[in-house]
Amino acid sequence: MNIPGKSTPEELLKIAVRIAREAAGTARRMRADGVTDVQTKSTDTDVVTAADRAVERQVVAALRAERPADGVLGEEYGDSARTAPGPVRWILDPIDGTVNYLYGLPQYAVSLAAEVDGVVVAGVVHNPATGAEWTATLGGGAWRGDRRLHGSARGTLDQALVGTGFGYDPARRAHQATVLAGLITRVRDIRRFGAASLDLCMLAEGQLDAYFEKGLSPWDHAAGGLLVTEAGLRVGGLSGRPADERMYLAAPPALFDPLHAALVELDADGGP
Ligand code: LIP
Repeated sequence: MNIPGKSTPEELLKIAVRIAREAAGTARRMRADGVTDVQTKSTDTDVVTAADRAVERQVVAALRAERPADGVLGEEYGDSARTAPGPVRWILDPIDGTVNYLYGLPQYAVSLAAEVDGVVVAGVVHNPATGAEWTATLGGGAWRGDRRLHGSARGTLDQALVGTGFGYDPARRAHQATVLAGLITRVRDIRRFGAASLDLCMLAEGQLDAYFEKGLSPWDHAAGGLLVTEAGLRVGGLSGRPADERMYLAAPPALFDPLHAALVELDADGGP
């Protein structure tokens, strides 16, 4: 058993990778058996499946067994209660890209990050459908397997391939569509894959030049955000605000300001 607060980012990453791989196996098996017990949350299109809940229960149980003093914040069951809180909290999206999972599209992920005293120090994003896996530790770089990731060096907006996503609320989607209409003529193109954690992995790998989205939760970006910063990219909100639910913007340093200016002009962090 680990002593809380004495674990290095590398030790926490090792635990995260092992547990995420086990959880990915569950997600894959339940997908193969057919998605069941589909319910909705904030709107009729914001779905949660039996697999989301089963995977989160599995990860929480595994972490409890190994590190009982740690906290866990999960998308489906929230902040787990703990008696003597230590400095470590795990942040989990059991299946990021749930709509893709529901439709059998191979673009969903188990995303697990460890924060110590509020700072994310280790993270893993694992795609159960493809086996692709990305990892990062604070100061240790971003990796896909043994390949270190450095993101895109793109510096001009008109050549940038930009990833984004949309909320579930129709009023928010209408505003996001307006922002998109104003941006699409200024960039190379737009991509919407449906899982923020994997969008951020693609950004760290240079398969996207930039990414922005309004409405992300901590579990959507905790692990992917560390990958992106460790790949040398810049992360923030608009007009000096931190990257949070209001706006999550990530881009190479040379591209961040021009994309930021366009998003401010388009009121991308405004609206419902
Ligand atoms: C998804 C995000 C994605 C967003 C989707 C959805 P979920 O998370 O990862 O970026 O555009 O609307 O919120 O709901 O699949 O865990």
